[in-house]
Amino acid sequence: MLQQVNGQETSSLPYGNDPLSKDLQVFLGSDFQLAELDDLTKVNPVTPATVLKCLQERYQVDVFYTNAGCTLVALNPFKPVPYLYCPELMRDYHTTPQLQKLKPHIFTVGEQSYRNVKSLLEPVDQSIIVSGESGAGKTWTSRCLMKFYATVANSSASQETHKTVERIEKRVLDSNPVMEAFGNACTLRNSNSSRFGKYIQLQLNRAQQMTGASVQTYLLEKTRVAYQAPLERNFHIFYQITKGASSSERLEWHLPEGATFHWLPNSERTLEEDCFEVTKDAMLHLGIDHSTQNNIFKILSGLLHLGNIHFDDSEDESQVCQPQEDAKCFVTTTASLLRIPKEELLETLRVRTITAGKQQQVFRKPCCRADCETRRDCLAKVTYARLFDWLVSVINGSICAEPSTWTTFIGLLDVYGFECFPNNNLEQLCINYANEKLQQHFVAHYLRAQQEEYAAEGLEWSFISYQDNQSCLDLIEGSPVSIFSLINEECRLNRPSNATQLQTRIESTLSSNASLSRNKFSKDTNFIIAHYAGPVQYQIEGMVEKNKDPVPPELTRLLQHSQDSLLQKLFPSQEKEPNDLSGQSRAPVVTVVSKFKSSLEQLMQVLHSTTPHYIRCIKPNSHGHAQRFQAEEVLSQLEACGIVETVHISAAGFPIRVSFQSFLERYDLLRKSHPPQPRPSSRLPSSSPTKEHSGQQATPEKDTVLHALIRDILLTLPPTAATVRDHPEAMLAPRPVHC
Ligand code: AOV
Ligand code: MG
Repeated sequence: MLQQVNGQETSSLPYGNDPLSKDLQVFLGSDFQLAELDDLTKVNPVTPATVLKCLQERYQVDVFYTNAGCTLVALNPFKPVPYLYCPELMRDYHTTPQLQKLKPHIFTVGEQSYRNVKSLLEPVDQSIIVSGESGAGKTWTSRCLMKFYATVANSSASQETHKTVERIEKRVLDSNPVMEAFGNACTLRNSNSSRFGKYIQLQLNRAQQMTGASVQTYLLEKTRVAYQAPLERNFHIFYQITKGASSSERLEWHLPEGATFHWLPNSERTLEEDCFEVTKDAMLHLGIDHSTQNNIFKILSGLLHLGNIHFDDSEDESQVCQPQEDAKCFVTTTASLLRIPKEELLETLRVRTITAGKQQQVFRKPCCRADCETRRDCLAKVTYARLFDWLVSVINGSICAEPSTWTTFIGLLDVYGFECFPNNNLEQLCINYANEKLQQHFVAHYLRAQQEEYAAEGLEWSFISYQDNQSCLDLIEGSPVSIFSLINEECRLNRPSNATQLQTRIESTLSSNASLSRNKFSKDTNFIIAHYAGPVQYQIEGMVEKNKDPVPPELTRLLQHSQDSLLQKLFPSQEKEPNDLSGQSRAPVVTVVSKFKSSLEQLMQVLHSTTPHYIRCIKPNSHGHAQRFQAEEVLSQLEACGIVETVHISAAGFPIRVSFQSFLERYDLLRKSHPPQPRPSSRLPSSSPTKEHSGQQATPEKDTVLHALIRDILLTLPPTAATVRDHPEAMLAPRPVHC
């Protein structure tokens, strides 16, 4: 469907002559600029083609944000647009009384959440859920929103508190470059792809100043430390240290100019190297002093050297493998950088110890070459993952406010976007599962709940169907049997994993689920999941092992013997042994997917307890080029997240929902024909559905009185409130204020 016009790739979707386009022109009039429609609910008729056309016209004139009812659609400009994110504009959005009069922007969403905290009778925590596929602009958006809050939340600070608030905000903002340096990497989809999920809560006091923040992270893709897919890169920080170190640091960290490292592919591309100074400064502001930084970078360099250790095959099973001739020096430098005994390092990589029998006898079994290299990779992954977790805890220690100093929070959710690579394994399954959960939150909270509420309230409403992703989630995580449960079972059985057997198990037990299929023409064992954002083929080979994530106890012991003060913190000597699947530990195995599932469930609970706001980031093209709008690419993203259904429901639905109590308190003064009412003694339905709901139902008599009262008040309102005036019953919905 794509064709070349004047050398430019354009969509061949037939806008010019198709009937939809004619409808649109008739409706809009020939002079009407589609690009001026700032809310997709105003497009008529609402169809995928008209919605797409509207977004395309706006994109062509550099308008990147468009409302879609309750959500904001954010098209990635793929070029710098500094005027869109300047402090002056932030202040405009913060100070303009009627936000609706301003152009759609992420700052409208930011400011609305900020005002909601203040305007409700009881403060309700807010969440901004930023979603979209990889490279669509989620991290960029959440970074801009953090800057927005840092700017506006300080404007209300008094002279005395100004300095303190400013210091906290600086630290909160400084957490971004640090976390991105250690947790982001260049992938095929995005040169700054987040390889972990992040939920940051900005903590506000009663005066709405930011008193602190806390960060919760989700499943870092640690396999990247030791394996990078073709054309992809390791975490940014490794390139930063190798490119940005000073000559004395190079000497100390054993990083001579031009050194090559196996785990540092594509280092000729310059992407993030200049950022080393920024990362170091930010770490300093967060309380990580020069000496600790030095420790961190030495450990990272140690991991790079570790990656250059390769082994030769041993002569027979009773012999240990020898490091390859040119790798011997890397054993020495790794041991010296990690401050561990060289012989112990070699022994740990090459020999498995097995404790068996009543006497707890210890046996030594030399590993084959592949096992030595698996142990080497495991050593790197466990060290990096612990370092990342430690950094997050230091960041939290530095930015988190005392619970007594804040009353509400605004949460920003930025997780890794939906991914579909040539090869997809457990990492992609977890990432795409997280995206399914967020989509489910949206479906449940908006597409379903909204319509069910209208039905419950007896309002006239014709049901709008939408794509529910429940069956896909059942397939992945459901009970009693799902892909997760089958992979977990394989781990528990503790037998050599057999991908073909697992494939057969998945097919035979889950075949009734329509979201499951298999590529019968692939030579790899696989399954395909029809995700809401498109089908993804997953490789089964290696999945069970990744799910076990075994850490041989000898590796932890080795790191516990390090003389390095930071490694001693990361691997405390009194610690219990982690997932040991060699049969030596009695502790139940906690698999990667079980941990991830429960951390996402906790996240969902937090999200459900907040008022959500949705930003849908859309990638206009897959190449990251400015000014290129690939219609099919955009259309599939719009369809995947149910934008058209959202627009339908928002356009036909009731735009304003106010609880009885807030409405009466706000508008009672306008009432002329009734004497002033005493304040209701019993609580009317709570202003928040999530915090203590009174459960009180409106009785028919009370309804009648309230109808009369509300109609009375509404008659005094300007004509723009017509929808509400025509449907006063909509006011009876026990929901929080969203207007
Ligand atoms: P993501 O977070 O959604 O992908 P990013 O936020 O990293 O995507 O955005 C990808 C790239 O798009 C950025 O590095 C910028 O170059 C560009 N970009 C995004 N938004 C803007 C904007 N508003 N203005 C200018 N450039 C922008 V992932 O983390 O891979 O799911 O996992
Ligand atoms: Mg990101």
